[in-house]
Amino acid sequence: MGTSAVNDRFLRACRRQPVDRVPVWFMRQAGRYDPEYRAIRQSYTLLDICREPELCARVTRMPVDQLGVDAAILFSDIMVPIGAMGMPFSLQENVGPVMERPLRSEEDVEGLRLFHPEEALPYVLETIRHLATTLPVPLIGFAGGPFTLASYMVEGGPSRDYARTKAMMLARPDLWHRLMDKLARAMAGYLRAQIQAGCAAVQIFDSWVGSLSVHTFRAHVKPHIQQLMAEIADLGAPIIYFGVQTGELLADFAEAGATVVGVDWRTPLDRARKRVGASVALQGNLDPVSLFAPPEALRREVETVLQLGCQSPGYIFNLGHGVKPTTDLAQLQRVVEWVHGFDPIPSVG
Ligand code: 1CP
Repeated sequence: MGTSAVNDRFLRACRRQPVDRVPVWFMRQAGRYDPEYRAIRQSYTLLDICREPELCARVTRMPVDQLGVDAAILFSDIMVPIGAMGMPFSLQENVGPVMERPLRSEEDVEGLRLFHPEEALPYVLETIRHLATTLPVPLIGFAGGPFTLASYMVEGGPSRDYARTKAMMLARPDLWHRLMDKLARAMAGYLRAQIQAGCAAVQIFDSWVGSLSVHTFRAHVKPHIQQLMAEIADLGAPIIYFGVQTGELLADFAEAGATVVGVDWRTPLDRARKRVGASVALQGNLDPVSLFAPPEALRREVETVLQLGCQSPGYIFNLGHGVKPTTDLAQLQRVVEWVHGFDPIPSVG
């Protein structure tokens, strides 16, 4: 299983244990910046790759071999289980997920299915089982957060302001809570199956939850995130909770039960630490756009992030959001080298 992985510094950092080097991985580390991935995408769609365990395992492993990262993340998409809940969608080039029929009514919410992961998505679990026994690093499973999934389902695709989603939340709190409850239970079951198949940790990508005010997050989303994390806590796998522009929500993320709180680049890691307290680990938060700067300038950015992150135990280096498709692979390789060359011993305070 995942915990027998040779390199365990990622899992040690999740649990705030001492590490020999700062662990590093990148959100969206398998993707279009990589020529090998682009070559595969000439013959297969993203969903083809997800449904083909051998190919999916190969794509998941590519950044481990090419970049030397300390964790692999399952190659999939947050929308994959939404199809299994009875809402067909497509992933459109340069757009993202587009629903065949957006979710708008009471009947639409009632019609959502709580699926059985082994029956509905056997290829995902087969890929995980294969990877868990062959990878030299821990495998991270993932699911979308209930708000982020709801935003795609209700809007029908990517959105700038989530207007229909927030309208449902405020106008029909009863219906909204039923939707959140269904999504939280479905994703808890999905993450549980991923951990049981061999994922050593999981990340909840609630990418767009930072669009909410603190009080609406607390009233309309937090109870469901708390329930989701509580439902899988017994398995003992670290749970990373991440969203963009969530500086004002970080304390709530820790309180809701996250083992690791993901931080975007806008919030300095020392400030994030003050907000979350000492009982969780932090992950982040290099601005993905700094990878377009010349190596010397990039190196200064990486060292600033490392110095702030290493001020307290429990730190995982990552970007503040996903790798951009036009990033130079060599820049990612340099970042891994610099992170691994940094002395992680925190200054004793
Ligand atoms: O075919 C392609 O290469 C298109 C780009 C792409 C990729 C590489 C999409 C479409 N999905 C993926 C894979 C993917 N999606 C992974 C792979 C594992 C890895 O990290 O290496 C992961 C973790 C996701 C998760 C995901 N999908 C998120 C959460 C992370 C984030 O970026 O905030 C979200 C919001 C999605 C939806 C989605 N899928 C694809 C796109 C372009 C989008 C975003 C659309 C939008 O801006 O709303």
